[in-house]
Amino acid sequence: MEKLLPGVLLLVFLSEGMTHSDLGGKAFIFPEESNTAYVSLIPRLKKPLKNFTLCLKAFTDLSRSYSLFSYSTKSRDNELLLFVSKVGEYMLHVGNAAVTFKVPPSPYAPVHLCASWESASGIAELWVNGKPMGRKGLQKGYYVKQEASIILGQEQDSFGGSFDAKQSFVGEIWDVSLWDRVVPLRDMCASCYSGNVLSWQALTYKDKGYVVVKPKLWA
Ligand SMILES: [Ca+2]
Repeated sequence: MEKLLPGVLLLVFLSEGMTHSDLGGKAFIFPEESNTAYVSLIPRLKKPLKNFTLCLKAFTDLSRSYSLFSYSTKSRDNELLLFVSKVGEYMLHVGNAAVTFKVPPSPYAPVHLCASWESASGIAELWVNGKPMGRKGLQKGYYVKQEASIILGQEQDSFGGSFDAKQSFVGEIWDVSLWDRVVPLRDMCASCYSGNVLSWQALTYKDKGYVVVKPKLWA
């Protein structure tokens, strides 16, 4: 009985419908296009992000635009957004500004994506499957605000809502992690997903609509 207590206490502190789980080896499946299915992630964030590193893995066969990671605040819907505008074009938004990275298209294959950004220089990097896609600059001196609504599966045009089915994600997402610092991406390993803001191994989340958790198909 005593062994159960920490888990029981944690559940008491989680609000209704939230799950706190080690998702190691598992993936979220978004099985169909909708403007209703999503997963809301609860970050461990005490102050604005001066720097960040975001990594995730995804598989989709979509050829239209879609959102991979949508972090909104009350003042900016695209506070931190990783968005695919078309096959081979990834957009990273910080504080409603955006840069585009051109990536050799590899449709129908899973991707391991990592993006980092630092306030001091404004430099953003995108790495795809362990390879750099160049560096761009945006929002030098900015801080990413902390009161966030973080959503997988949909692109927010307002805080926690205003979804468009035609920007929804259809496919699978796994190993999502977020750090509050620039992690050297050359050293990022495929199994590094214990971010200190979001960790796939200790994820607090809430799912809505048609979302399924299953063992992952790819590493
Ligand atoms: Ca938006």
